[in-house]
Amino acid sequence: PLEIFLSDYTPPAYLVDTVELVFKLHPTATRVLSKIAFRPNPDAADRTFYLHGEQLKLISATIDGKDANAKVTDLGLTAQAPDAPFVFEAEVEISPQTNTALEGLYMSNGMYCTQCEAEGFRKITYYPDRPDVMGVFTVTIEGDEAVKLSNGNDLGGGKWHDPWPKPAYLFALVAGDLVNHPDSFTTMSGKQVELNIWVRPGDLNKCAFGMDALKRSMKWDEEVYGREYDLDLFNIVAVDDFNMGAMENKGLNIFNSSAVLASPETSTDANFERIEAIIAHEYFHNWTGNRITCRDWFQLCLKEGLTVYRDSQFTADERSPAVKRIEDVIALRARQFREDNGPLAHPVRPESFVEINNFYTATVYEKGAEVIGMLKTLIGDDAYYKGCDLYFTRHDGQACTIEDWLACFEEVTGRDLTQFKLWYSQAGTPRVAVKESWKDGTYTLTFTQHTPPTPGQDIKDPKVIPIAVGLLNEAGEEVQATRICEVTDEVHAFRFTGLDAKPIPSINRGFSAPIILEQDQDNTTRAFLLAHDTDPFNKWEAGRALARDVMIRMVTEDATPDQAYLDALLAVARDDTLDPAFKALAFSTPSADDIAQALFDGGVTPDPTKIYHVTQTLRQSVAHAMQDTLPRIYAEMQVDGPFSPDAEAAGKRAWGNVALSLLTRLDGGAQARAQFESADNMTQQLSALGALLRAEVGEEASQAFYDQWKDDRLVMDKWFAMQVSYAKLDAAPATAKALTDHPDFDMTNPNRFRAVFGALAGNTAGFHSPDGSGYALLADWLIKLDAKNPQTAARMSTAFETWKRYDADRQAMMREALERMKAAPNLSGDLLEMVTRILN
Ligand code: HT7
Ligand code: ZN
Repeated sequence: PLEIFLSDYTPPAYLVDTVELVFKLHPTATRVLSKIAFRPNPDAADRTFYLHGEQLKLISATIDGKDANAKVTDLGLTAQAPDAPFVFEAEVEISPQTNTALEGLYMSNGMYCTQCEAEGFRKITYYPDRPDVMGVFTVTIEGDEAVKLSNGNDLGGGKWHDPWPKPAYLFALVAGDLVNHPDSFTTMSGKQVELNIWVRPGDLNKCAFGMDALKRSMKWDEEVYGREYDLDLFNIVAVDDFNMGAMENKGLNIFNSSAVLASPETSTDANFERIEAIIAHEYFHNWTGNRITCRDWFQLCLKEGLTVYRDSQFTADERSPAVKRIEDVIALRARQFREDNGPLAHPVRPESFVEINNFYTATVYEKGAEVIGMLKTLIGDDAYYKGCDLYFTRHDGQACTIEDWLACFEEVTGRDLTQFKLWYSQAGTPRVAVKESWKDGTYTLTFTQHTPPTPGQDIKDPKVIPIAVGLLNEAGEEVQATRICEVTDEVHAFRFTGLDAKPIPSINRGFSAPIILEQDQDNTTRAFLLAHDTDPFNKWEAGRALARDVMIRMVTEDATPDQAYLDALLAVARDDTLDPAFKALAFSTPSADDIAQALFDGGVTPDPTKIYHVTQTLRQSVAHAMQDTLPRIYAEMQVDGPFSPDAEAAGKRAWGNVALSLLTRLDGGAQARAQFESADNMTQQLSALGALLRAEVGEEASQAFYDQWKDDRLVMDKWFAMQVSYAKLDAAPATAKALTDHPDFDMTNPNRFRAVFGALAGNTAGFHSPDGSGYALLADWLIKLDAKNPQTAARMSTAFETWKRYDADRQAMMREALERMKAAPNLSGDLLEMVTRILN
């Protein structure tokens, strides 16, 4: 397999002006006719005419009407081309029905659809399939399907024209028997935009929330970033078989149905929040991704990090900023820190790759977003939005780099961002140790930064790290409002003067930098900050640190659950000033994976079985400590009236369901059974089912749930996942194995595969079952899936990325599973790259 390097970038030999495509649809023999106007690129030294193309049957190829004498390989086509503008025409045949990789043109439930990012267009026709080649597309779709869609504006009769030049990865086509949920939006300049969500006929009742989220996103991008939509039409289509969440194709976003379809009966509050965020994310790409795209795939974070940052701002504005920040940090630590501290660690802007699909990672997306957040913290809000405005005006219509982006902020601030740029090039999570000193009314915090080696990067330079600090006095009053300490050196001290007494510090407020903070903090201070910190993130963080410490001591010293922790939780529960959603988050214990990583970092080999028992014991103790309070909380958190997915109602349900899950440990499931039976929405039904399954009294409810929902694919995904997620101790592998024999298990549907095997990977005690059955089962199924869908198989192999944390027996079994995958005949380049990197 070929490794591609950022440093080898060269401009394309030829540029594209216009592209005309005709699709004659047929399930196994679709004909694609292309007519592409090329011209030599004045910025390129080379004149080799090369078009990407894979799995295509070439029927004919001409240049200016004459046979092109094309030389074809498995990867593309070359021909002699003039050093002047010319027209290339080709006809190829492809087979959408047998395309199980879900990349290029494929079929999902009888419907034609496409996925071209990153390099799927080359499976549709011969083309310079790279993001810095942008053309104006006109598309004609011929077929019997009732609905035929492509990018841009509808010219009628299956013909579409997109006036905006775009790279091939933003091309889309959909055809099928679809129905639409229509609406419209008037932009800030008064332009009327027609909006549609296209779905299968049975799903029309699940479109209203997505449409509302889309309109709110359009308005928000106008108000906050001054960005207006630019076509007369914006279409969204829901498809059942999709490798990721959604795709931002120009004017024709394609969504995994799980990321757009919502109804109170079938979707949880978490689903509603995720759908709202993904709709916003794809819509925001219209400016950050489509109008301004990436020069090459190494620059992926240019559009993804920025767009994730923008969608998190949107969610914070629409819901609760504190809750959103806590949720984001939980996810960042679970996915990105895990990646950054293992064999798959790579910079936010990678320097090389074999398969670009393997770099749609938490590092590119989530750490990429954190980098934008730090930039904004360092330069301030005004300069941030000025820099964005400059970026939008200067680079509209271009394919850009991180250097182009940063130059805009250097220009508006006059600040040199050279050191800041290290966040894009150095992998690994910085550890920042902090020491305090107090003398003569001056309080000093001294930070020492260190980033451990990562694959291919042994030595790291100090980065600029914006650490937000506030100081409290013993009465819990703020004596120093939040101040940004810009740590730029390896060791960097900051002084706070004019204080009457030694303060209590609140460090890295709002998680202002994505670091691991190492501070000597005792549990009394943590409990104090949980009670008094004025920064909501650090208030939660103090409780989390307390819980982590309690759990680690339970694992390593066989300690009993700490009374100080239980008292602190009780105080949170009784504090009427706190948002119920915050309380729910404060009660969530660190995951087994978090504890495993923390133990490993502290030099202890984690034992997943022991972590499982400690988690159960701690939750049982919390339930007992709270037993007098739980019924009241549960009763107060019942939400009357028609269901609304808004943050306030969702927060009440979340806190009420924390109480329910604890109550279930005390009442044998009576309350949960009652809630399961009376629930009129999925949040309440699924929470009750989860509580019953966790208490091992959920079999009847699980069967009832199946009987009720067996015809709803998205709800069935939840049913599959729940059983594996809640399987006790080491039962998950056997449960997952049995589910693969269920008539409703379908490995070709990524959502269903992820429901079973994503849940297995997430069930730490089960996946790491001492007999190795979790590893063996996942390896078996990844090999099977790889033959059909390499992209999803490769993504799911990250379950093994933590293998070096564990004991020798487990390491040997995981290594064996990885070696077995690596040696499997005909393994895809995608999965091969992943297992090779994980093993190294
Ligand atoms: N930009 C989109 C990425 C994406 C994708 C990448 C590889 C393979 C399949 C894919 N589907 C969508 C989604 C986004 O970040 O918005
Ligand atoms: Zn994106």
